[in-house]
Amino acid sequence: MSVDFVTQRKTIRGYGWPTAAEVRNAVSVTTPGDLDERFRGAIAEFTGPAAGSWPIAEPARADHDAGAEARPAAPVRGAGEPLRAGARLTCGEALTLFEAQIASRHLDLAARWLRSFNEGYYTIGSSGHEGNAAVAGALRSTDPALLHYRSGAFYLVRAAQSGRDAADAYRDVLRGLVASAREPIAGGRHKVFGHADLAVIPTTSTIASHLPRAVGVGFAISRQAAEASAPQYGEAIEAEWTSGGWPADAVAICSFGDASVNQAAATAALNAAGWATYRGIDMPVLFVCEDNGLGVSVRSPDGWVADVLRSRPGLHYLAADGCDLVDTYEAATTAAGWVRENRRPAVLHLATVRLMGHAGADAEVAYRTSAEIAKDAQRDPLVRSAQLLIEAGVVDAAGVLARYDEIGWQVRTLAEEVIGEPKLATAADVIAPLAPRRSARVAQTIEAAADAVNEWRGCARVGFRWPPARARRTAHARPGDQRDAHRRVVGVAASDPFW
Ligand SMILES: Cc1ncc(C[n+]2csc(CCOP(=O)(O)OP(=O)(O)O)c2C)c(N)n1
Repeated sequence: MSVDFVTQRKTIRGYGWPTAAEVRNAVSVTTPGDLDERFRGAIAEFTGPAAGSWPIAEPARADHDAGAEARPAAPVRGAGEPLRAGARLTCGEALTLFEAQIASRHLDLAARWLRSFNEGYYTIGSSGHEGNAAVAGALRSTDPALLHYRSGAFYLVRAAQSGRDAADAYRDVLRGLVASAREPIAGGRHKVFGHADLAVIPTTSTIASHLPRAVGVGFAISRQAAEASAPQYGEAIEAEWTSGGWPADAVAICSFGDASVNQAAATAALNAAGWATYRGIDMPVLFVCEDNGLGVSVRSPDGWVADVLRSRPGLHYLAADGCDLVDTYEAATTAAGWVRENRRPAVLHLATVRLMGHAGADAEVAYRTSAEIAKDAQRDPLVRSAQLLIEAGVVDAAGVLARYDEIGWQVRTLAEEVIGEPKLATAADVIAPLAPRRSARVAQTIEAAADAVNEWRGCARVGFRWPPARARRTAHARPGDQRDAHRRVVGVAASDPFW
């Protein structure tokens, strides 16, 4: 049974949702209004030593702050200090991650709001998974990422790391929700996380289908690095490779859900990554399993996911509480560092919760008890992050709520803006970027590119000797030939849209 937000409309915080009490009477399910109210209620309970500024200024110290007398004594912490004793996550970084967590939550709320009057078409959200902000924080903005559909906070942190304006990043996501043709990666065809400038490779909702692609990206990174450093290539080739590819020490990151580990594509990808380790092939891939214990309405059996991931040969396993920013950041930093240094695959297993059901149309009460749903709500990562920041004295409850409302307002305003944007109107619009049916030209292009690749591969003598005859013919190429051949590959690729 789903809640009809339109007919039950009562104004709550401007979104027009029914109140939590109204919904609880009708059906026991976590709603947007519920989540919003619980967050506000929980934050109001927290106390800490901060003065409530946002963003944080330097810590208020009794010796130089005029207002210090009125405040409780330290432990107010500065931006560069650890959020929790011994943690690598600093207060300043935590605040950046928390902003992304808040925005991700508001994007979920906006998705439900847009859906309620038929202007939004996608409601699978990231609520309960916002700890993935810390995974992004532990990586570099140039590390290629293939994201789970619940990795919204990751996307926003990556955008911030890359210098993308926060409003633009929110708009990216909102455009996906309303199928705007201006959405940056799918152009209104689907709601996905992806942006070329952010090294976020778009993935579909076909669960686990992106894991083999991540293995491919990991392999490409290692191939590229190996070939660029091969003595027969010289500096010119290295420059060409690296200008169009990933940094030589990049790590590919790939997030997915717990039920996805059972999918054949995931099994194959994890197998291939582990196999590469035994084979001595570099495979710098960090798999991140965001485990909320459910695949739609089906529970992952207790211990199954951990055992599956931990027992994978060739894969280094780490686990963390995905609802705790410090814990997640700590484990993600260790995991990313390990993969970067060893050029071997690892899996980070994060314990998350799923808030507001699988998607908007899901009445999880049909397959979960109210107690189970309430237990997950207790682990809300947004509340947990706020608590950490308040207790550390970075902000106070009022500061958190003010920022929460500010971001909420910004997201809501942008949501209203994108509703009016053009959408793809015809089937021809939808398929326009696909290779048109000019098969002779496609065949010609592929043949030219293949010739160039084969010639170059043969020159370079680095494997892929196909077809063997061509490789043998070119094996005695003169110095410099391989560079010319490589230029032709790049030329073909650059000059033809089918490449
Ligand atoms: C290949 C494929 N099979 C089935 C589905 C339908 N489906 C959508 S989400 C989902 C469950 C995924 O669960 P999990 O991997 O745990 O991710 P979660 O949604 O819990 O984060 C399924 C089976 C799909 N999208 N793709």
